[in-house]
Amino acid sequence: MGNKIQNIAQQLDDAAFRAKATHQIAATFQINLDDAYAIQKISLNRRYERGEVSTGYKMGFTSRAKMEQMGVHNIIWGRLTNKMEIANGNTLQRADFIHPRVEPEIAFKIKKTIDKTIAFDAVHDYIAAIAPALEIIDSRYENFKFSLEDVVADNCSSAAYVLGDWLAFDTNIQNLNIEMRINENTVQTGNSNAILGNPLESLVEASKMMEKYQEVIPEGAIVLAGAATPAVYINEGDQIKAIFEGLGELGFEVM
Ligand code: OOG
Ligand code: MG
Repeated sequence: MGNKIQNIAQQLDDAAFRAKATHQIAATFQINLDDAYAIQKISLNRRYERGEVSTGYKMGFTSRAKMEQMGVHNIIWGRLTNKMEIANGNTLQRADFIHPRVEPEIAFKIKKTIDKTIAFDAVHDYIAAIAPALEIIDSRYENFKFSLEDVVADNCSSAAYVLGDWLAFDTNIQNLNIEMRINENTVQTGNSNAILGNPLESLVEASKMMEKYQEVIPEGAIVLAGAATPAVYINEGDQIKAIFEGLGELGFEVM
């Protein structure tokens, strides 16, 4: 099993590095969720060996919209690195991705180490700042199709992210309208409460995951709460913009 896990981690990291789709794991080899998180960790170690630095975590399938779009109904978590960050207003290189999609999210900057479950009432003690965000996901699997174990092993499709301006830790993020535009056309609309009824709940879920998997979100790290709407494919030449009621706007272009 050990060897197999190493090989799958390499297969997925190579697919990401070369921007070339690979076949699903679960179709040919039985892995459980613990194996999938082990694969995720090993594949990220390969990125760290290439010089990438961890910047935080992302939560996935925290909204019904996303669960239904992808057919996976469990909350998942993945890892972010500095190489994935695209400055607001900058450019994403289409050639570095397989079949990228974009989705609107909310980001937390962490104020205090999270390594065990935090109570909802204490959540603000752990937040230094809040920002509107866009996540670019790019499944390494052919046709963007996967099982729960597949997507976790593939670092939950993490590929890139864009952050808007940071706002005060206590900025209201509940019940805010969100609109995503591509080339001035509205492609998705949603509400921040689509994320677990309140995006702050996503940080509580993240804390439970940290306790369960013995991981640590350090001070200064970023946590993405999960998308509020289904994701949309992006293409060369696209201008992507997201408008968050009360939080501001952000965007990027695809070249
Ligand atoms: C998996 C990642 C899910 C989210 O925000 O729900 C995710 C995928 O949809 O490919 O990032
Ligand atoms: Mg996401």
